[in-house]
Amino acid sequence: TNERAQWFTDSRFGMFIHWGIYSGAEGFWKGEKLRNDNDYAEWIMYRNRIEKEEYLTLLDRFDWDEIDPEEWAILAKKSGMKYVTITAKHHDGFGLWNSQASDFDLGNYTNRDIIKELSEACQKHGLKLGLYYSHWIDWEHEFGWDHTKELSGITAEDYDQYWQEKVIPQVRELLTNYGEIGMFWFDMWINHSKTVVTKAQLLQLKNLIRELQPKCIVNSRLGLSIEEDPDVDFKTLGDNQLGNKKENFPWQSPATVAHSWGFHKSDTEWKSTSTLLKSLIGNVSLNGNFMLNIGPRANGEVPYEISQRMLEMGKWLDVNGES
Ligand code: JFZ
Repeated sequence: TNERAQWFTDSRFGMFIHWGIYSGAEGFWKGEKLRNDNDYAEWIMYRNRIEKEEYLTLLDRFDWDEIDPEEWAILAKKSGMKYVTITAKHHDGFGLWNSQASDFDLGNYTNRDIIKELSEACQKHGLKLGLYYSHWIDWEHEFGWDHTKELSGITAEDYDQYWQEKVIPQVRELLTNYGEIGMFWFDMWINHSKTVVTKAQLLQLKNLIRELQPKCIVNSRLGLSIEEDPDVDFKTLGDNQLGNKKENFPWQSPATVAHSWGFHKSDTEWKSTSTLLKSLIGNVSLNGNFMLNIGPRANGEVPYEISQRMLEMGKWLDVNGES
């Protein structure tokens, strides 16, 4: 058994938060719907070919007086969740804190640091904090990965420049300035041997975490499976994919209440509370974990359809759960 991940297996239920500049677009750009093959609102910058400067104008739609990450933590707590994982940096490359390694971050445009605010809220409410960090894909950095580079190509040297000047320093900041980080949640779904990322780079990243916060756990979407590297702490299944057997390692399903992860105003096929509860219970019966997503709006508000279902799950857990 993996002792580092024991708290995670015991936690059973956590919250995922997809929130960033894309939340201001709500799945539309200049009246045009998200051009997509998967309808994920957080992909709009890439799908609709939005320039960086234009993309940043979406920040005008954010209502900073309304935004309060503690409300997300309180919702997690009331819903019976034990940890919260937020998109510190999604594929657009925009950091939700004040990074010294990049200007493409919240600290450069506002006086807010959402990672700090959420970490304090998690401490206050007894929740573990997880950070989603898109290491492989970065649409903002000239040498970050985006899927057009499958055709245009990118040299190993250029990609390593992105890695050494953005990924490594940013992950170092996140592990240094925000107290205890329960987990790093990376996101890559192609075997590293088929991409520009090297195993050495992935190990550099994992070693940095081990060095700075030995108790922090790391998921398999780092790009190293548990089979390839048993030191990886838990396996993340495919999006909305539920478990179907017991495993001899910790695992988790990330799931959405409708379809998109980031807020999307026409994404309205909501799963029912009982469907979501069955997913949670099914995973837990196989010793797995369930991480359910909220995509707050640009004003920080959690869509009612999501918060209502989560609170109903919390009520069920109050009566039927273990702790
Ligand atoms: C990724 C992201 O592209 C997406 O925006 C969101 O953050 C989600 C949680 O993760 O999308 C994926 C990643 C992996 C799989 C599917 C979608 N997968 O392994 O099936």
